[in-house]
Amino acid sequence: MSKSASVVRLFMGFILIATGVHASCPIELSPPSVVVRYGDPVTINCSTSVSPLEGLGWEVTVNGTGIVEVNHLPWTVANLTEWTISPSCFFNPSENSSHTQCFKKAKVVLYTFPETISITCSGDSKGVMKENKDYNFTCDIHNIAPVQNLTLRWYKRDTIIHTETFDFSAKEPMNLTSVLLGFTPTRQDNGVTFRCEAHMNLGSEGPKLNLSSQEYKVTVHFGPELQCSGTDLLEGTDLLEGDSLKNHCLVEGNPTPSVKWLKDGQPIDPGIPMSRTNSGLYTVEAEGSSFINKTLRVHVLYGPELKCPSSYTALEYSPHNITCTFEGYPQPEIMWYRDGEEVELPANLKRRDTGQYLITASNNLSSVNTTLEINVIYPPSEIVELEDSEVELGSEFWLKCSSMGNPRPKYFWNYYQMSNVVEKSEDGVSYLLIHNATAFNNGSYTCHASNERGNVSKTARVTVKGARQECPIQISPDRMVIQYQGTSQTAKCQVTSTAITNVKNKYWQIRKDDRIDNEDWRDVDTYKDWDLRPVCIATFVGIGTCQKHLKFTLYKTPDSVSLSGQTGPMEEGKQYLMQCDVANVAPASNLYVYWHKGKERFNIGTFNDTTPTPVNRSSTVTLTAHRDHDGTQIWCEARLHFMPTAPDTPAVPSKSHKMIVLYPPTFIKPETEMLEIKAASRVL
Ligand SMILES: *[C@@H]1O[C@H](CO)[C@@H](O)[C@H](O)[C@H]1NC(C)=O
Ligand SMILES: *[C@@H]1O[C@H](CO)[C@@H](O)[C@H](O)[C@H]1NC(C)=O
Ligand SMILES: *[C@@H]1O[C@H](CO)[C@@H](O)[C@H](O)[C@H]1NC(C)=O
Ligand SMILES: *[C@@H]1O[C@H](CO)[C@@H](O)[C@H](O)[C@H]1NC(C)=O
Ligand SMILES: *[C@@H]1O[C@H](CO)[C@@H](O)[C@H](O)[C@H]1NC(C)=O
Ligand SMILES: *[C@@H]1O[C@H](CO)[C@@H](O)[C@H](O)[C@H]1NC(C)=O
Ligand SMILES: *[C@@H]1O[C@H](CO)[C@@H](O)[C@H](O)[C@H]1NC(C)=O
Ligand SMILES: *[C@@H]1O[C@H](CO)[C@@H](O)[C@H](O)[C@H]1NC(C)=O
Ligand SMILES: *[C@@H]1O[C@H](CO)[C@@H](O)[C@H](O)[C@H]1NC(C)=O
Ligand SMILES: *[C@H]1O[C@@H](CO)[C@H](O)[C@@H](O)[C@@H]1NC(C)=O
Ligand SMILES: *[C@H]1O[C@H](CO)[C@@H](O)[C@H](O)[C@H]1NC(C)=O
Ligand SMILES: CC(=O)N[C@H]1CO[C@H](CO)[C@@H](O)[C@@H]1O
Repeated sequence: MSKSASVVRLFMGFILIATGVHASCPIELSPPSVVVRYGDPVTINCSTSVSPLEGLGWEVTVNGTGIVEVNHLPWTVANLTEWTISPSCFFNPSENSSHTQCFKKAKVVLYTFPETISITCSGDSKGVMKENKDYNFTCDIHNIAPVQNLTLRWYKRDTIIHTETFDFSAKEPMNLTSVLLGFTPTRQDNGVTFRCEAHMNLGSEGPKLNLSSQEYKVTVHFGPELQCSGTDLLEGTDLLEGDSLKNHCLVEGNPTPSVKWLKDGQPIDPGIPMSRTNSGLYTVEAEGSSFINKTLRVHVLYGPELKCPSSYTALEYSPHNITCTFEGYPQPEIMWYRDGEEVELPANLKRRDTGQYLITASNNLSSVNTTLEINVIYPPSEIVELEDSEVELGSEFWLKCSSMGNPRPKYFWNYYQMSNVVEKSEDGVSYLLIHNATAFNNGSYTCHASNERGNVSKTARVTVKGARQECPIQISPDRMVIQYQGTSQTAKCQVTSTAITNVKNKYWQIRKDDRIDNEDWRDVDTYKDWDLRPVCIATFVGIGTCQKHLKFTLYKTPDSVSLSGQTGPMEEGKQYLMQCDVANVAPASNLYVYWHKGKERFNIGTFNDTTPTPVNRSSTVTLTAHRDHDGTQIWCEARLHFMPTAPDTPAVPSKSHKMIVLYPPTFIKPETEMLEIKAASRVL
């Protein structure tokens, strides 16, 4: 109750009778003052001890007396109803008395007290009030007197909350109204009682009169009111998962409201525990002392959940696609840690980002974490530590190939494989160990490092000092000599046994643009292929391409061999030119012209001539005629020599000519031997 005031209304005027009182008047009033209920009888005895006297008398508006010669005189009213009555007893002394006329006034208090007093309230509807509205209580007391002896008390429950007195001097009864102003009820005031009490205190001579109004019981109506814990209803309300709307949001009111919860227009049971999927707009309709219809955004709070892959393989420098999904309300904060340090994952990962990460998701409810293993893969780096080298024949050496990559690169070597070369891998590095270096270890060594991201290679050249490697192919036969119009032969081209694993390809190159990918070659046109230079070409790992020639000859024996020149008669001592013509022979370089005279082969003609096709060639000799030649046969023969690889062809001889040499006769003086005289048999 905030404030109170009271107003007393005066409905009746009053009359004041002013009287004087003589102090030494020799009479006695018994009783001297009297409290009388309205309508009750009253008697006051007036007496005196003075005598003689003329008499006593009552001057009063009701039942007064004249002077009566008595020493005591009662005044009696059977039914006192005169509010302003003021009886005085007069004393009249005898003539020679020392007393003078005097009087005494009796004090008469006439009172009336109601049987009921009533309490009422503004806007009254049987004690029902609305919370926080202002109410005035009124206490009505009718017909009470004397009001100056009245005390009015206001009670709330049994506590005096206000006391009121009335300082009117009127003696007549009045109608009094006391108003208790501005009572503002709260819900806590529900059920309290108010009353007013009238207390009439009429002093020691009179009764004590108390009267209470009926009790006024207050019923405070309020609500319905929606109250959700810890929230601003404008924003909505947050409740923990598992909590129910009924528990979280109270709908209060007097009378107790009937409450209906709706979601999307459908009634729901507010007692069911809420789950994270139940966030949304809810409507609560409550019917109590009034109707409310409130829409409320409800957020269901729950701790974070985090889902990340446990491992991820990323390509270096390309955008990664690591997706961690998380939920929770309030929205959790996501943090990444690596080795205890907070990190931010770059969009493009580099190799140094490989490692284990801790990811945490936290909101104000809880925190979860998970680990993620990131593997950044990248292609092998440029090969280092593989260098050109020069080693001694028979020595031991190694080649090293090393490259960085993720996944760790696999190594592959390209080189001319030999049994003395061993491959070995250790700690991501590959080695080639070579014992007892030979000419076959000459060549290039290519190391390839590869992983799923790419590959690199590097080549080093190994030179074994003082060792020259021959092309490891073998042609058999290594020489082919074929006769014109004869039959063709077969030449084989094979790689040597140690080279078999290293050969990449092998073919016969017969002519320009005539390549035969066969080991065997045989198709010779024995009419035409004068200038064939068949070569077998092979490519090997480590040493590259090399070749060997097949020494090929298509030969033709001469069609004819004829000797010309002067054969006779010749003059001794003179020189004669002889010519041997060889017709249509090939190749000239293999042609040998043998000159014969008698049993003696006296000259050989050869030809510094690379012409492969059949040619005519002549061999000439200058012969100085001598008598010894006379009669001797002279001829020439042509022959093709292929030794030692092929048998020689049979000799083709010319016709033989008999030489006739003329010479003068001579005399020879014999000494110890028999003298012989020769004479020319013929004379020119
Ligand atoms: C007091 O009220 C009553 C009715 O309640 C009325 O009859 C009476 O005349 C009133 N007295 C005065 C002095 O106004
Ligand atoms: C006046 O007094 C006499 C006796 O003293 C009594 O009988 C009578 O009733 C009184 N009258 C009134 C109006 O009281
Ligand atoms: C007293 O007087 C009043 C009015 O004068 C009257 O109404 C009442 O009945 C009387 N009472 C008695 C006891 O005589
Ligand atoms: C209570 O009394 C005051 C003063 O007379 C008045 O202004 C106010 O309107 C009253 N209140 C009610 C609810 O009657
Ligand atoms: C409550 O309010 C909503 C929207 O404000 C309205 O659609 C619905 O009809 C109301 N319900 C009642 C029972 O008044
Ligand atoms: C990201 O990852 C998901 C699932 O692993 C896959 O479906 C999607 O294609 C990837 N996106 C890209 C851009 O790599
Ligand atoms: C990760 O979660 C576990 C429980 O799941 C907890 O014991 C640990 O302390 C957390 N670590 C960090 C760094 O938050
Ligand atoms: C080295 O190689 C040569 C030729 O191949 C061989 O004769 C010699 O025995 C080898 N030495 C060793 C130690 O293997
Ligand atoms: C063969 O001829 C060439 C040039 O045609 C010449 O250089 C060479 O010396 C000659 N050889 C002989 C043995 O005559
Ligand atoms: C007054 O006085 C007394 C004595 O002093 C008398 O006795 C009375 O008779 C007298 N009274 C009158 C009337 O005189
Ligand atoms: C009430 O009445 C008594 C005698 O009857 C008197 O003495 C007293 O002064 C009066 N007034 C109050 C305020 O008590
Ligand atoms: C009625 C009454 O009480 N009368 C008395 C008044 O006083 C005288 C003297 O004291 C008495 O004698 C009366 O009896």
